Amino acid sequence: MAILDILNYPDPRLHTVAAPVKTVDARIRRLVDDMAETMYAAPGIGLAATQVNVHEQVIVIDTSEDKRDLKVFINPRIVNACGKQQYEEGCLSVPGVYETVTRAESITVEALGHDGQPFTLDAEGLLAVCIQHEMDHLLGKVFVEYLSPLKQSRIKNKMKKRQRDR
Ligand code: QAP
Ligand code: CO
Repeated sequence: MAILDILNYPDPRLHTVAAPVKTVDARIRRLVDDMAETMYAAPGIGLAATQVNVHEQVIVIDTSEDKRDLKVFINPRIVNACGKQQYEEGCLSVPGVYETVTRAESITVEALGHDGQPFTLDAEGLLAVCIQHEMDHLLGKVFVEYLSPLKQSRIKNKMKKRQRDR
């Protein structure tokens, strides 16, 4: 297992659209393991392959209290969404920035698991927010893009300044 480097906003590679995984083979299983290790080390509750500069549709999420409930989504699709909720989101690619975003309250998602087997999951609350946030990454979208242009440019400047100062 390995801890992978996470791209930092506003890195243009974060806007790459991820391709579907063709077969869940040893390479994808290693990617999943490395992404999980990277997410737990951060620590974070979700990570998309886009954030580690791999442009394939792979997501890992663990919103549990005891961090022993890893969820893997390969080629995820939202097949139903309803309601609205607001949640203060963060992102491992935008460290130190937390902003409120409105998303669906409950969703049904279809995906392949780490073993390549299809499954369907109903999610609500934080898990539903996290799935939608990570699926946006696979489309090349970062949560700050839901904010006003003024907030976006402030966040961009903050991130660029921080990278200069490192
Ligand atoms: C996405 O984000 C998410 O700024 C996952 O300094 C977050 O794991 C979905 C993190 C909230 C829904 C609600 C962020 C760690 C982790 C930071 C994360 C930071 C250190 C973010
Ligand atoms: Co994120």
